[in-house]
Amino acid sequence: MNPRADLQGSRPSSLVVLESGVEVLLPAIAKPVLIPSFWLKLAASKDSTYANISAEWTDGSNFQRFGNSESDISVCDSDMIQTASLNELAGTLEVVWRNGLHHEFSLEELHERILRSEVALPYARVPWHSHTQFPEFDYGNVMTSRASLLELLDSFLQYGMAFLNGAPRDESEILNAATRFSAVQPTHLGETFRLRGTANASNLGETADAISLHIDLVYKQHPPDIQLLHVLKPADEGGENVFVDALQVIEQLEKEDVRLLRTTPVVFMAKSGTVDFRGVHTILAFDDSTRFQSVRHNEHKMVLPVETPIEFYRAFLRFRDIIERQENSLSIRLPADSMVIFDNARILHGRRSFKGVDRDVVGCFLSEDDLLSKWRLLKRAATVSPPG
Ligand SMILES: O=C(O)CCC(=O)C(=O)O
Repeated sequence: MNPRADLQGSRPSSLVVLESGVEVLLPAIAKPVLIPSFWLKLAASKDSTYANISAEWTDGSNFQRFGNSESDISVCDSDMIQTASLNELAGTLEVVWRNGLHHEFSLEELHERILRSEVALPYARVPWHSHTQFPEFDYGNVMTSRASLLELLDSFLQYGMAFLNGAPRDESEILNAATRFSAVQPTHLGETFRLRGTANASNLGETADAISLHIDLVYKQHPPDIQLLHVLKPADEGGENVFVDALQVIEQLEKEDVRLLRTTPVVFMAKSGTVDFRGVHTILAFDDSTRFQSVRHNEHKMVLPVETPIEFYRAFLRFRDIIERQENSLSIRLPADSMVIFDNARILHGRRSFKGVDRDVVGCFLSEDDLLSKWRLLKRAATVSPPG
């Protein structure tokens, strides 16, 4: 199948030339889009130096300098279009600027540039609660089939979490999984870390105690993106993992509490003989378009600045009540040879206490960028040759 076939029916069709650009009708989104003249100028200034070779480079190809001197195009917002026309037969948009410059644009490329840029999240996030049924994935399938891997990653991106069963019982297997899904993000704990009850515990994870809801390494300014846990041996009794979706929690918070939680800075600290980490975060973070970005929380590591307003304490206590509501939490006793992957910026996690010292879990952190890159590659391949 022609990889571009899906674009053919949705090329820009009608065209209106305006002072500041051209207005085209994009059937794919069924509404006119104004393409500013400076945007078109930029699109025309693609650097050809590495054309045809860089597409296979490890950092890919998207060479487009702002106002590329090689093609002698100055880009400024006062650029005006003299005439523009669609050449349906050649599949081009032809533009003549007032200074006499002339450019031809491939409609397919224009279409791709307009529709395929990812300012919006390229996937939908689905808030979940205690009754949500999560699909479970077979480890062997995910490690060998690209379609299964894509399904796993789709599910992870939707829910911020995904479960796998049947992983080989080997402490280093987690690294194979990590490189299949993404890339390892090493930390001061190393490439992997071990959660095993020991008499000489050096952190809470190594005790048999309950651990309240938190995100990992919140005391860093850049906490790790994604966490992967592999259960080598579950506890004989207890030791359930607990998960809560911040997206669900936000829906239950009063607007004013969200405002306080997203605007009041909190210091998170990890100070010992061997480390001295600080992370300053708001409990909730959103981008300018009010899209949720992260939850940052760990009561054990939290230090409130003295100037923190009293209203924040109240909002924080209500936040804590909501994250602990049973209806919001999934408590699960992960069996031996299972793995769970979860978004450390969205999913709060904790653990119930357990008996005995045999529980053995190995963990590592993964990069979100690398996971998304793998996901996009898989999506692209699935569009070119959909699974039969
Ligand atoms: O023991 C577990 O499964 C999770 C432990 C944990 O949440 C942690 O160490 O941060």
